[in-house]
Amino acid sequence: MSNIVAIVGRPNVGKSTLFNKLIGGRRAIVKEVSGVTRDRHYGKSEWNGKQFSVIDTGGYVSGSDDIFEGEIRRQVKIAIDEATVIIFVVDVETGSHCQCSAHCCLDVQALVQSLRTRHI
Ligand SMILES: Nc1nc2c(ncn2[C@@H]2O[C@H](COP(=O)(O)OP(=O)(O)OP(=O)(O)O)[C@@H](O)[C@H]2O)c(=O)[nH]1
Ligand SMILES: [Mg+2]
Repeated sequence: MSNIVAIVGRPNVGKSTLFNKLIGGRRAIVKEVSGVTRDRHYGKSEWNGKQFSVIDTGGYVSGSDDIFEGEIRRQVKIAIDEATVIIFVVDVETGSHCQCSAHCCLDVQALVQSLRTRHI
């Protein structure tokens, strides 16, 4: 099985920035607003002599009816299923739980549950 690293996390936490750093380019769009990445992006990287594929995903938002956010959730789950390693990116100031009141924040439990079902 090939080495695949999936980068997941809430919107706007720096996933695409990390992806670009790992692949050594600027393939993924980085912006200061949320919801920029909507599908999965694949790239190749090498770290300490090991080659691997890396997947950038859209920001995971749980429980919303928004059609785009629903599709992003689907894409994130596909990436998690494909991955051998998952990097869960958080904003150092916000931590794993968003402070906003609406459902626009990540339900960490839902994502962690996805990871647990993969015995990660
Ligand atoms: N201060 C700081 N800002 C960062 C860091 N990494 C990324 N950013 C900024 O955070 C913003 C969002 O970065 P992205 O890489 O687009 O975030 P993302 O998680 O891919 O966002 P979505 O695709 O919308 O979910 C951009 O303005 C980046 O320049 C970091 O380590 N520190
Ligand atoms: Mg992004």
